[in-house]
Order: sequence, then C-alpha cells, then structure tokens
Amino acid sequence: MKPSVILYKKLPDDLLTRLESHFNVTQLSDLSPETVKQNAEAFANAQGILGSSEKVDEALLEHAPKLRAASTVSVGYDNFDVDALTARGIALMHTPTVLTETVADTMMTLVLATARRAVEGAERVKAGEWKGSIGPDWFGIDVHHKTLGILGMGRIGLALAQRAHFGFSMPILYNARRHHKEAEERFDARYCDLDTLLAESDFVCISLPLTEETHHMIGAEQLAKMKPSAILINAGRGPVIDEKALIQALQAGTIHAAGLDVFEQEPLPVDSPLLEMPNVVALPHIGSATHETRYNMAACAVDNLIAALTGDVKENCVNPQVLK
Ligand code: 8YV
Repeated sequence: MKPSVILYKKLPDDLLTRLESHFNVTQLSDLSPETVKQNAEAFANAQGILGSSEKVDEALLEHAPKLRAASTVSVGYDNFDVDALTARGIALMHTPTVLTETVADTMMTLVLATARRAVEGAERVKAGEWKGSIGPDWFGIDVHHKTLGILGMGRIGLALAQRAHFGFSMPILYNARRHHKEAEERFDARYCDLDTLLAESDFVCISLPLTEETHHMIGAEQLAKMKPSAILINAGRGPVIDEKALIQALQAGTIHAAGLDVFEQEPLPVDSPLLEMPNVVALPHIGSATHETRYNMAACAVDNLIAALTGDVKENCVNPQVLK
C-alpha cells in the first residue's frame, strides 16, 4: 500500500500526478486546528505532509503519530518547530537553491525602486501629476557606485552581491556568522561587524532567516547607526526588524527610505503607518513569486518528500541527523 500524505497547498496538475503516483494524497486547505479535527483519520495515518506557510508545532504533531517527513515549499522554515520534529525523528525538507536568483532579483528591485522612487513616481503619473519637465521634487538618488551592505551571506546574499558588484559597480560590505571566501574573492565583499556595516552602507539589505538570534536584530539602536541618507531593504523575514522602531525612524527621518517584502504581520494590516509613507515600498512577499520559480519550488518539494519517504535523501534536509 502507498504511504499516506497530506497536501496543504495547491500544486500544478503534473506535480500532483507525480505525488499521487507515490502516495495516497489527502488534499486540505490548511493545517488549522479545525481542519486537523475534521480530518483526524488522515492525520493519524499521514507519513508525510507537504505545503507552506502553516505552523507545524508539537500540538499538530500530536495528531500525526506516524509522520516521518515534512516538506515545505520554501527555503525558510521558521514556522516549523524543528526541535519537536527532530525529537520525533521527522525529517524536515526545504527548497533552498531553486529560488536564490529570483529572491536576489526581488532585493535588487527594492534597492532600485526605493532609491529611484519608481513606485511613487508611477503613482504620481497615474494621478495626473506629471504636467511638465520634472524637477528635484521627483528626483531620486543613484544606486551605482554606492555601498551595499548585506546582512547574512547565504546563497541569496551571494546572488545579491553578484548583481551589485558586476551590474552596479557597488562596493559590498557584509556581516555574517562567518567569513565568506567566495564573496570576498569574486565580488570584493568586505567582512565587517554590524555597527560598521550600518554606519557605512548606503543600502542595508537583510537576507537573514528568522531565528531567536535574528529576531529584532535591527531595532532603534541599530537604525540610529545608519546614515540619514541610507535605505533599509528587507526580503528575509519581517520580525528581523523591530517594525515599530522602523516606523519611528522613518517618521523622524533618521533614515531615508525602506524597501520591504516582508513584515511582522502578513498580510500587512491596511492601517499600517508604513502604507502612508511615500518613501516606503511595500511588496506582498513576492520574494520567490514568479511562475517559473514557484513551479520549481513545488517540484523540489515533491521530490524532497519522495526522497524522504523512500529513504533516498541526498540534499535539502534541515535536520539530517534524523536520517538513518
Ligand atoms: C515563499 C519564502 O513565499 O521560501 C521562503 O522562505 O519566504 C517564500 O519563497 C513562501 O514560503 C510561500 O511558499
């Protein structure tokens, strides 16, 4: 008999067919307590789960005693209690490589859009405000040759450094847990401590996962160390920034602008003060959201689940210690 799995995300037809050729698939809309209650038998039998963005913690795992693998359609896994999974011998699989270039493109989009005031300008054109040759009240600031600081030199940070170095002739500073030889050799990136990065960068770009260590890593104290002309970019996870402190810094004008793809609460509440600020570009968590990349992420997640449940994992496992 095929192993049973729960799918809690829509998949393209061909990928669903592939998943169904290996498993008995129960498709659900989410992993909420109500859904779990209504589908108790499916959870009791499930050996695998596949989806994204839902919380997977001890309370959920108690309903799924046979679970052996969880496969997320994302690189980030802060919504999983990894310790609880590991304690139960459940492999957590993610999609770290297929989205790298697309997320780096999103970060560069935010750099350009904030510096050149592209969204604001486009809105003013639509509002009929473009009535003649534009003056300084429409001008932005240059991106090329400015200093780009990267927090977190993982795959995405490296892809951003590549764009900034070769495409925009930008000096690169970075702060990470360890030195990154490739970034230094290929893109002339200079390792520095957080305070130096904040003080010297024209763009401070956050490409960090959310962990206990990175939660509110950028708060009032750190924002105060940035140049008044500097722009803060975040395409990692919202809670890495203390959003209240960011709003205060923007309101006080102690930093120039912010480009944000992620927020402390998503979707961003419509009454967020961030939405009233012309110098904030707020995107709806589009980091990896292209047709190509979302397809590739889903395909990777399907392959990851098949590998995990057939005992053939070669990559993409967050807690490989559970694999025997
Ligand atoms: C996805 C992401 O938007 O991979 C991640 O960690 O944040 C995004 O690429 C999200 O998880 C939905 O699939």
